[in-house]
Amino acid sequence: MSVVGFDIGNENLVVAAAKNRGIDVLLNDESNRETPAVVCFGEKQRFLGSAGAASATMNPKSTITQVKRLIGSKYNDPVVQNDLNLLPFETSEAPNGGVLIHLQYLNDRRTFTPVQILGMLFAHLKQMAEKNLEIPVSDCVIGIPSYFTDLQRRAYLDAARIAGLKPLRLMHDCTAIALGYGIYKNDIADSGPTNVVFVDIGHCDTQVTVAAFEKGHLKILSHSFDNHLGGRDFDEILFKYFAEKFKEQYNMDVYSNTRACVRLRSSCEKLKKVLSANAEAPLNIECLMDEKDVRGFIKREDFEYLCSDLLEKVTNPCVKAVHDAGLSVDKLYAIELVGSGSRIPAIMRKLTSLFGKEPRRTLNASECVARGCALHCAMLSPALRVRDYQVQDSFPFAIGLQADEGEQISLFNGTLFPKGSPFPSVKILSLHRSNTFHLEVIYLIEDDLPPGVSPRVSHFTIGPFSTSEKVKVKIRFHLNLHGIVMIESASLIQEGYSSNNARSPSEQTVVENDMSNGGADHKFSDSSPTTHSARKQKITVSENIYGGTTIDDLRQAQEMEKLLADQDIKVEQTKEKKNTLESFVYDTRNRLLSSYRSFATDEEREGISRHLQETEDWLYEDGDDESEQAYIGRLHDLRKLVNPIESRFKEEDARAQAAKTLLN
Ligand code: ATP
Ligand code: K
Ligand code: MG
Repeated sequence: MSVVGFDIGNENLVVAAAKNRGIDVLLNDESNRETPAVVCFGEKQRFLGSAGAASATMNPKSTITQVKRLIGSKYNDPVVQNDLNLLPFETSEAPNGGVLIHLQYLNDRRTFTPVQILGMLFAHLKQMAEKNLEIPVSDCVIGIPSYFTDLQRRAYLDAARIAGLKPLRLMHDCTAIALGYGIYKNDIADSGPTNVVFVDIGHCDTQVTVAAFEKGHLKILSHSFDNHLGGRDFDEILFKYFAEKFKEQYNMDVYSNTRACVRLRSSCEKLKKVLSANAEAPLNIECLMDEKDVRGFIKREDFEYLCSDLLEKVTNPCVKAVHDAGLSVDKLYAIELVGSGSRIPAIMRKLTSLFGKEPRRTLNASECVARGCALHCAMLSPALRVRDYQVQDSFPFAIGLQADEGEQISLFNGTLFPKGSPFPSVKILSLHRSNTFHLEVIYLIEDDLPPGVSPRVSHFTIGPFSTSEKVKVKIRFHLNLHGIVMIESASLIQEGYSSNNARSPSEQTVVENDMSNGGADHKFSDSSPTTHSARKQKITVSENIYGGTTIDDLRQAQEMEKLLADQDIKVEQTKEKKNTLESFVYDTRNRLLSSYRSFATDEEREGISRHLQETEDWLYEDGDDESEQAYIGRLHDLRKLVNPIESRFKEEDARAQAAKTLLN
C-alpha cells in the first residue's frame, strides 16, 4: 500500500508519495513534477492536466481552470463575480447558491459543479499516482488553504470521494509545509521554541503561518491570509498595461475577444516569469486579433512600479500573522518563503525590509505542500512507520453556536470553539429541553473570514423527541481532523430518579471539555454528574449544510464521473485500434516489398496492395473518425488476405532456423 499527499493549487497540482526511503514527488506523463490544474472538454473526450493545458487556447470556453476558487463559493458574491469575469467559460447560479459551469460536450449542453470538475482533477492525479507506483492508491492527505470554510472543506472531501479516494485528512497548506520543515530539522534549540514564519504565495492567494518548533513537535501559533493576492494579480497588471498599449498602438480592443484575452493573459504570465530573471522582457504574439501581430516590451523596474500596491499588500497578512501569534519580529528565528508566486524578486525585497532579515528558501517552493501532506498521510497510516512527531494545528476562525430562536447559549457567549483552537477537538454541551430543537453553527468573527463569506455554517435538528418535562440533552460536538464541525452524538439523560438533582430544569449549561490532540479518549466532567439511576438514550441528529451537497448529488456525481471516464477510455481505445490498423497498412506494404516478396504471387501482391491503398484512403477520409468496431473489422479483413502469405513466410523462416541449428 502507498499513501499520497496532494497539493491542489489554482494553477498547479503536485502529488507526493511516501515510499520506504522517504517522500517522492511523482512525475506525470510528460515527466513533469507539476501538473496544470486544467480540465478541457474536447470534441469526444476530456483532456486533463497537461493535455488540458495544451488545448486551452484552442477551446477557451470548454477549458476549466482555477476551479479551486469556485469550490464552495456563492455565485452572487461580488468577489466571485470578479473572478468569473476573468474566466472564459459560462457560469450561472446553482439552486443552492453555488456556481454552475456550462459547456458544450458530446453534442449536448452540459452542466457541472466545481466539485465535479475538482473530482476530475483528483481522478487524474489518482491515475497518475497509480501508474507511477504500480499499485492502487486511495488513502491520501490533501492540502487546503487555512481560510477554507466548513462548506469548502466538505466540498473537497466530496470531490476526492467522487474520484474514489479516501482522504484521511485535509491539512492546512502551511501546516503541511511546517511539518516537512520541522521533522527534518535537527538544530532545534533545547531552550524555548524556535519560531518560524512561512509565507506561501501561490497563483491566487497568499497564506502566512507562524509555527513554533520544539524537539519532536510543532505548534501552529497563527494562520493569516489574503485570498486575493497571488501571481495572477501580477499577471493582471501586465495584462491591463498591454491591453491599454495595444489599444493605442494597434487600435484593438482585446477585451472584446475571449480567445485574445486568454492568449494575452498567458503571454503576460510568461513575461512575468522572464522578468524574474531579466531586467527587461519582450512580448510578441502572432495574430492576436484581427489578424494582427502585436509587439510590446517592459522593463522590470517599470513592472515593479506598476505593482507597488500589490507588493505593499503582501505585508498585511505577514504583520497580522506575527501579531496573532503574540510575537514581535525580533522573536522570529526565520522567514521561509514558498509558492511559485513568490519568485518575483521585488517580493523578497519587500519582505526583507518588513522583517529586518532576508527570507530563506530552505524548502522546495513548489513541492513542499504535497511533500508535507504525504508525510502526514504516512503518519496517519497504520501500515507505515514514521518518526514520532507531534503536529498541533490551530483553527483560524471562532466557531459559535446559536439556538434556533436566536437565543444565545449562555456560557462563553455562545463560543463553541474559540479562534485558534487546537483541533481535532471535542466539546460537550448540555441543554434542558422537552422537545425537538435546532442549533445553528456560525463563524463568530466576520472580520476574520475571507471577504464575501457568509458566517452561517450549518444547522442541526436534534430530534424528534418529546418528554413530559424538560430533561437534560447532552450533545457532543467535534471539530474534526478536517476542520469541519460535526455533532457526533446527542443523547437524552433522564435523571428523574436522582435524589441529588436540585437544579432547575430550565437552566442551560455548557460543559466544556477540550481535547487538543485528538489522540486519547477524553474525560467527561459535568457540574451535575449523571447519577446511577440516570438513563441515556440516543437522539437522531440531522444536519443541513448551507450550500452543501446531498448524498444523492454525490452519488449522481460519482456515476457521471464513471460515465465520462468510460467515454475517455473508449475514445482512447478507438484511437489505439485506428493506430494499429494504420501501422498494419504501412508494415504490410513494406513487407510485400521485402520479406514477403518471394512468398506471394504477383496476383496476390496486387490484390493486397489494392486493399492496403483502399484502407489508407478510407483512413484519411470516411474512416478518419469511426467506431472501434469499424477499425477492428477492417484490420480483420486485411489480415485474412495477408495471413496465407505470412504463414508461408513463417514456415520457410522456421525451416531455415532449423537448418541453421542442425549445421551448428
Ligand atoms: P494557489 O496556491 O493560489 O492555489 P498554486 O499552488 O497553483 O496556486 P503556485 O504553483 O505556487 O500556485 O504558483 C503559481 C504562480 O507562480 C503563477 O502565478 C505563476 O505565474 C507564478 N510563477 C511561477 N514561476 C514564476 C517565476 N519564475 N517568477 C514569477 N512568478 C512565477
Ligand atoms: K501548487
Ligand atoms: Mg499553492
